[in-house]
Amino acid sequence: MAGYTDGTLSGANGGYFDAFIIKMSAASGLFDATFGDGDGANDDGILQINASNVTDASLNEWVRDIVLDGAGNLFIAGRTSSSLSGANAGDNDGFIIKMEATNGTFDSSFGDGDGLDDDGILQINASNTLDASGYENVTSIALDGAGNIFVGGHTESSLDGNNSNGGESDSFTLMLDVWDGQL
Ligand SMILES: [Ca+2]
Ligand SMILES: [Ca+2]
Ligand SMILES: [Ca+2]
Ligand SMILES: [Ca+2]
Repeated sequence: MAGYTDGTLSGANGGYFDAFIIKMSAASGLFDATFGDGDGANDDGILQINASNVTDASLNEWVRDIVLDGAGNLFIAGRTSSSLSGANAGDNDGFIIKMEATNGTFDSSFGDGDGLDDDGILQINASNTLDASGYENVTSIALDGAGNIFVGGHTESSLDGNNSNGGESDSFTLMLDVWDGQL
């Protein structure tokens, strides 16, 4: 399960809201102590996105959707006003993180193309879109089983150079490579 907290579920709070993921036994509801390392409090079943695992979590991170690929990987997607990876392009940016479902370790082969490579995180910013200066929110993520990730959400920017609403929020869909996260 996933959500966001302004508390300190595991490790130190990075500032304002942090995203978190908890892994538990479906049979018992007990937290899986093999999951959740890398946030400053290990072996507790909880992974909090904080200063231990991203460049900057000092502002808000909201996770909105998660998906498993059946091959041991967990993808989480949402929006952030911080610079999780590469520079924040302005307001909120969408993000996708790929991690091992067993322990929550970020997949360092994923997340290139946002100005900070090999970190497991893809932030939607000026490095990979024409304009992400406004608000982007990734609200859903899906896999096609053929190596592609589809993320959907809404934006006030002109990601593809064309905001037909003239500044109001538009819907968008992006396709990424499941291996490296390149658009
Ligand atoms: Ca935060
Ligand atoms: Ca932890
Ligand atoms: Ca933005
Ligand atoms: Ca990155």
